[in-house]
Amino acid sequence: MRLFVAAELPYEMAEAMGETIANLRDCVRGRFVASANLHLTLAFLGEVDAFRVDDAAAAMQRACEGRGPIEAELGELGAFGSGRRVVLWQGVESGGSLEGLASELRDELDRAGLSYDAKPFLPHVTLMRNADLTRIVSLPTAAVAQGSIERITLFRSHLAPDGASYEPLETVEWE
Ligand code: 2AM
Repeated sequence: MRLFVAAELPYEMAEAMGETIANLRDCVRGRFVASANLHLTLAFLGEVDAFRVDDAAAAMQRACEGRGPIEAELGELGAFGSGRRVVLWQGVESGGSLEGLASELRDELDRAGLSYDAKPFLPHVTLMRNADLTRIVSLPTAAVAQGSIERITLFRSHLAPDGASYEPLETVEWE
């Protein structure tokens, strides 16, 4: 099964992102992420045998032990790629706490012998894919908001032609 670990967004942040998505709809063509699917990926594991789900959950648990709430704030819009197939995202700032969590989680996954995409962690939430930026002069200003992140979830991703859907398998909460 295709797995990843992510933080879901606190309500205030999800709401602000919904506003930004509504503004983007007026000016950019592409595939928007449904509001229920907005998330911040900490580690993308990819294909994993079902019997290893418990090991992934235990690694998440260890990475979250003794952690306090992560105070986070939405940052600027950013883009991966260019032309008509841009991934448009909003950055999330936390004074390094999300980076610390992602790094501990990845260390625990290493210890459990679970592999993941080792691209450097850049805290962001994808808002749209296949964005056509070829004729866009400027993007709308992104709405900002603050919130407290206190849980992470192991998701199973189901790929489908009309977009992926994400099934929560295990959640670790620390507050
Ligand atoms: P993205 O939104 O920036 O593309 C589920 O696919 C989640 O895992 C997405 O948030 C995606 O990030 C992230 N992810 C990280 N590495 C990935 C990879 N190699 N393939 C697919 N998704 C990846």
